Amino acid sequence: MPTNDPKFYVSTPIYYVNDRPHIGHIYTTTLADVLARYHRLRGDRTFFLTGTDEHAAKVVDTAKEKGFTAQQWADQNAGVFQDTFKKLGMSNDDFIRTSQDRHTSRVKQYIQQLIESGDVYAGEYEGWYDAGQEEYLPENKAKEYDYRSPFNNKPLVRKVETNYFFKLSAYQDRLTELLNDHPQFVQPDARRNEVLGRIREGLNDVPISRSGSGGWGIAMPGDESQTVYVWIDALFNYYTTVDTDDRRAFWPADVHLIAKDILWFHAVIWPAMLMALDLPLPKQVYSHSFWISEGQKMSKSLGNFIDLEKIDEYVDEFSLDALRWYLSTQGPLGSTDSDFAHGKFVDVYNSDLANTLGNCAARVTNMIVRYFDGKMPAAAPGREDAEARQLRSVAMGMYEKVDTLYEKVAVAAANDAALEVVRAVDTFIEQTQPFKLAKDESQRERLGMILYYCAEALRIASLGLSPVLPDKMAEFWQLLGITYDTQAGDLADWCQWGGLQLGSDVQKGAPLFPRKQDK
Ligand code: ME8
Repeated sequence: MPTNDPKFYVSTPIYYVNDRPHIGHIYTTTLADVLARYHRLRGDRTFFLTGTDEHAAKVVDTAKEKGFTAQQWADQNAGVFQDTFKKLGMSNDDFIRTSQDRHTSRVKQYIQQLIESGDVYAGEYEGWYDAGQEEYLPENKAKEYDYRSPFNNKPLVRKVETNYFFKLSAYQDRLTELLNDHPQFVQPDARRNEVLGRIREGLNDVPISRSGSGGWGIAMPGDESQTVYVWIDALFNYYTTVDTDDRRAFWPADVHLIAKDILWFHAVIWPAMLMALDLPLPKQVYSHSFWISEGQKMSKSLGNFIDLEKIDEYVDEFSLDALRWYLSTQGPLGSTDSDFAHGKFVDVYNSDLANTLGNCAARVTNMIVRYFDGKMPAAAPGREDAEARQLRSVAMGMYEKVDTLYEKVAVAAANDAALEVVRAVDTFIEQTQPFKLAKDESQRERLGMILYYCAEALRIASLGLSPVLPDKMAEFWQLLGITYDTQAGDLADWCQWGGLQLGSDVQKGAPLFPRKQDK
């Protein structure tokens, strides 16, 4: 993700329509949303894509059980994902569904091109198939898992098919080179090493079509008896959506956000297909780890599954921004899993949001209302003492830190860099004791300077926090009497010291994050 490129394209996986959205889907989509909001705030032309993966065989089966056609069932469930993301304030610029013509027609075109270039050929395939995951496992993996699915423990099925194959084996050297020479291509590093290790074991050609799908899926060009394998169909979504005159400039994608479960497809098969099509490669595949819940793998039978209903409860009680904060500061960004635990949620909420950010914002606006009748006091230039200079320097250093961290998808660390400015305001208040100075008329100018410095530092912090806390920071800006067009921002400029105007109206509002008890 180069900072000098004024465009930014981020994607999430496209989710299987058979499932209902849960914390995992919401996590990856929230992360993508945070990155997209950051880049819009920075002034980058931004494209944020999410969507649904609809051509899985299980869609046909479930639809039949429920008395629908596959398309009806897919429409209904894609609608649930769309409504959920809307309700959760996701700012995606598009929502791709793989059953849409704009996707299917282009996939046919790319596959035709791969047939013509010799990268796709007809052959016979026999292997261990994991029906739940819709994927074949290599012999060594199948054995390692005792011929059972590592995902749902159901027995793997021995399958023989006549299929079309993609010549993945031809790309082993280029893929190795890609991962070695561009460590950023797969992140975090632990995941990149995993992929490199598996590539080193050797690459086999992969089947990219199957038969007997009951007409659900994209027909193989030139062979109506076969449909394009759902994974190949799905990966193309990242390109079909932007393969139009007005969007082509977004390609290559800057970050494909995914979790570790689908790393191989994104880090190996996808770039190899793009190489075969002579298309530029995405700049990064960022593969986070998993949420577990209350210390254990999420499962419906254990009753610790964080489903939509649970998520709604958190939003109702703590606010949407509070959920976004927990997900993005405590989530599994690195190579270890994270725990979604109620007690931890309450602790993080109280400590970061209620006691630090909310409390500091209330203290500062309240003092300006109380001591200066709600008019922003003057900064008193030339009167800056060592403590004030220290605060200004922390605030002015924030942008660069946050920007470098966002470039690395280090969202939790970026949030902390912004919160550090809030903590510096607290320290400054402790050092200067404005509530005491307020009692002494001769200290009025100094009091004004102190409160201006607090408000100005908080304004800068709020900009750094706004990708994660968009609603609450907009509320805070209202109290300070300012607005920002976060859709087309100029963050570097906005983070310069001196944005608040003398005499502007400041209000005392309701607490941004009321303190909560752990029930
Ligand atoms: O795999 N913790 O779709 P999917 C964190 N259609 N993230 C999680 C998670 C968890 N416990 N569980 C799921 C598919 N996710 C394919 C993708 S892309 C071309 C095709 C998130 O519905 C995470 O992003 O099973 C993971 O990669 C994705 O959901 C899998 O979603």
